[in-house]
Amino acid sequence: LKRVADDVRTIPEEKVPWFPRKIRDLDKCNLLITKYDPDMDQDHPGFSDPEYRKRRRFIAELAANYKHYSHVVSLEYTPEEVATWREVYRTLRTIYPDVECGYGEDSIPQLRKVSAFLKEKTGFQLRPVAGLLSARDFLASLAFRVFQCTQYIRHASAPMHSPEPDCCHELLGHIPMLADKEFAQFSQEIGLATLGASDEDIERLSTLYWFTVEFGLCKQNGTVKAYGAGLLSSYGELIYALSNEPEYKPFNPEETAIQPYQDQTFQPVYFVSESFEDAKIKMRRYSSSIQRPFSVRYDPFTCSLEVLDQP
Ligand code: HBI
Ligand code: FE
Repeated sequence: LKRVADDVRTIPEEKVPWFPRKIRDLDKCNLLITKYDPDMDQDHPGFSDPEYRKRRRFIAELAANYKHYSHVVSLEYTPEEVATWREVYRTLRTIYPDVECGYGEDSIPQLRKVSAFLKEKTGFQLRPVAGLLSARDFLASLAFRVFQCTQYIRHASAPMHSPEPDCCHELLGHIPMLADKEFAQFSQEIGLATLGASDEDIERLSTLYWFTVEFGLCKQNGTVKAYGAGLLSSYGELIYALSNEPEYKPFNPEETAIQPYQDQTFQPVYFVSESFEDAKIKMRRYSSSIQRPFSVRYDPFTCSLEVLDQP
């Protein structure tokens, strides 16, 4: 018996956290975590730079006003911002070849253009976000093949490190991976598993996201390669992660989901998948073990969810 979302009477409303059902519901997935932003975090490299903080507030305002189906405003990046991008881009190019996303060192790629590029590759699209989001809101958007993408750049005084996601991290770390069909599907499936999940399950799924999408390693033709965005956008940690110094464990969702993680220094442990296909199969098995009183199916024609009552 199939019934659409609003007709499901058996979902005990008070027990299932709200979740988006249509792509434009993502306008409501906007809970920001401000602990690492330049106005709140005294250790932020831009904390004592009023110009930087003003610029960030301007860009945050654009993201806050963005609605699905509205035009993504392009930013006119300053020469200082472009110089920061150039330095990050050049440094990373010394350790891995150019990503095939049409970037260049002389300008910061615009979110609008990159979103159009991705849409053609895998159906993923970008929407601007002002900073770090709650794990629940961030992961929910992946269910709709939407990636919430920051548009600002890190402070010029610390080109090799950013306490928050910034456009260097998104463009060099996430976008090339989201342009891969297998990976795009993997990302969407994590997102689908988080919808309406308990806080405990969100915590476990966000830990899995952390050790795969952000810091994952994967074997390819017998060699261990990095695919995590946090690695691809960090010169120091990428070298460290492949140095044989840290601990390596085989990717196994049950174990990976409960591994404590670090967002302030390099990871003490990395999880290695046998192949991307293998990671996807394991993740799928894990997701289906999560108890929810309903199941969800994404309809790509309407960009919305069918929510099915569990038999
Ligand atoms: N928010 N904007 C943004 N970008 C991220 O990469 C991000 C986030 N919120 C949470 C998060 N990543 C992860 O740490 C997981 O908790 C999902
Ligand atoms: Fe990230």
